Amino acid sequence: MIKTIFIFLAFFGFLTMTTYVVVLYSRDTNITPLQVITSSKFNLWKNHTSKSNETEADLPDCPETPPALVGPLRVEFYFTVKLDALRQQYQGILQGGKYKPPNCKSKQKVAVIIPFRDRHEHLGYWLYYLHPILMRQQLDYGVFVINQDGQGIFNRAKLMNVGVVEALKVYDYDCLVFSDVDLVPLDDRNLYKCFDNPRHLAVAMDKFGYDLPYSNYYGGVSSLSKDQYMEINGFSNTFWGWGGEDDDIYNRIVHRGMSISRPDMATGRYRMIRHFRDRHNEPNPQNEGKLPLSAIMMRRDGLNSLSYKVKKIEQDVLYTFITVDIHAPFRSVDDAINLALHFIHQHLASREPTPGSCLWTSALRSTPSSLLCSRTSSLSSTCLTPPAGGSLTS
Ligand SMILES: [Mn+2]
Repeated sequence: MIKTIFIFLAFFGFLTMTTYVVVLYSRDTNITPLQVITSSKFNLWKNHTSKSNETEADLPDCPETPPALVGPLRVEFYFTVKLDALRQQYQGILQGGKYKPPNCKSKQKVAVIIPFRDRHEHLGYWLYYLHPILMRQQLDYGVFVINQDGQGIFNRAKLMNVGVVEALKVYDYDCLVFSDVDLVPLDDRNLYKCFDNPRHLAVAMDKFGYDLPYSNYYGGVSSLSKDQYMEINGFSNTFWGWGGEDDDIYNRIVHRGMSISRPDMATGRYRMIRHFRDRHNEPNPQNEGKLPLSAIMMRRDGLNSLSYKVKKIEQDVLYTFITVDIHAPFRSVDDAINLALHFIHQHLASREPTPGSCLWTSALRSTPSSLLCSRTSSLSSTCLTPPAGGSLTS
């Protein structure tokens, strides 16, 4: 018995020591954004604001390999990011989430485009980790968060098209990087810029065991030069809901005779912030069936068929936040009716109760003609027995 306890204790001690050594080692090799920002070793924005426009042309070209890169990064999501603290700490960024290296001229102007809805917590992590990385990569970049307005079905690819058009309105970007809001690279040598061929950056995500889920995978984070993007007529606007739009982009690229450029599997490692599936972004079984038609559809579905309405543009120091109505359909008639009812309720709530006004959600849903309210009643509305499962709303 005593021997068993001794073995157990020895084993436990060994485990503790090992963990300690591993943690120590990883702390030495990995670096966090705040370590970078507070370290004077990296001159990320010194004299940046004092530089005038004339001197910018005199700056030397930035080197092929940015000197401040550190390699593998420590990335964790257990804390809460406070945007106000970031705004204080990340001082080199200009209004709208824009940055230029202070001491050299970037070869590319990069618009980083993030399709978005209801993921503010993830956006905090993204900004916390990515701004210092992009600065170390010496990019002339701007961050554009494209926020889908309303509760219709999500459309990642269409939001990315909107991001391109809106970004090009404000600056002469020649490179487009598209990133999901929940993906953070684990190595800053994975450059967020454009290459001779469209680039797939998120090749080794933790959720796929640091591997590609399939060889033609083009999801997560990718980059296309403006010319490459134009060459494929942008992305499809018709992939509503989850799935397929990244495969369609892949098909478009290959159909135009381009290939996919990728970092090696060690450099291209990513961590994804764990999350539940979003509402109104359910897998759409119709999307996969459209993939054989990519080559035909790309002629008339894309940048040349894009229509949307900008609702609001917010210039934060960490990003440009563009809220946009992309004319999203609803998942079902139910969703549409619920939303309509929601607005009716809001409208009614702001008024005196009207005699005789009453609505049943499920009565509307199934048979609108069976709106079972008696309009003749005087003060209180008299309603017939609601259908099974129906709830009275007023
Ligand atoms: Mn995700």
